[in-house]
Amino acid sequence: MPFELPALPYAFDALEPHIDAQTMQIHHDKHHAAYVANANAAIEKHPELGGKTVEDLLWGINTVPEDIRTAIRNNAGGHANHSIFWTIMGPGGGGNPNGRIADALKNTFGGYDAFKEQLQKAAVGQFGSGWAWLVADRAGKLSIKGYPNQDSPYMEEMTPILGVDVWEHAYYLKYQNKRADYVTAWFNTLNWDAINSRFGSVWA
Ligand code: MN3
Repeated sequence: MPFELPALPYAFDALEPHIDAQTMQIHHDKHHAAYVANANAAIEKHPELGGKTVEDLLWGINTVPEDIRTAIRNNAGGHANHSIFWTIMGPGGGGNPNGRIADALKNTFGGYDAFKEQLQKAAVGQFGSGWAWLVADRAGKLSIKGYPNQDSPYMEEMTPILGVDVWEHAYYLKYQNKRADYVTAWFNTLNWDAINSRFGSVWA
């Protein structure tokens, strides 16, 4: 199997009270697991793609055979998005950013508060299911973008740095229809050390 569900790097209840344990368990063990299983089922039809990474597949989505292109877009996309999502959160997270990402957010958006406001707006304004991401283009320029469904920033040659899942499965048990409250709370889970590592690797 080319793709594997990564272990959650902390306990299901580690992000309480911001994200509840039951949501984390279902989200990781059922939703993310399903994206992995469906991506593997699609790749089985084209074994020649078995050696490709999820980033390669999404980066070259237009060259993926047509009969599995939608399945890869949705499920390899979902696998890529969630794999990043788990790592940019952590227990004892939140607060102000540090290191290179703090400087970059200041230079690009004018400061962390302005960045938060724009990401929150993209997340709350995303119609239906999707994500809001901080992305870097090939020149390293940062921007905030909303994506529908499991569309990945990799599909447009953007590197996702940090993002928030605004599918209802990410918040409905605890927050019901109050997506804005969930996004506000989600900022309290951000693991800035992990985000700095991701951010540094863009130019490694
Ligand atoms: Mn999700």
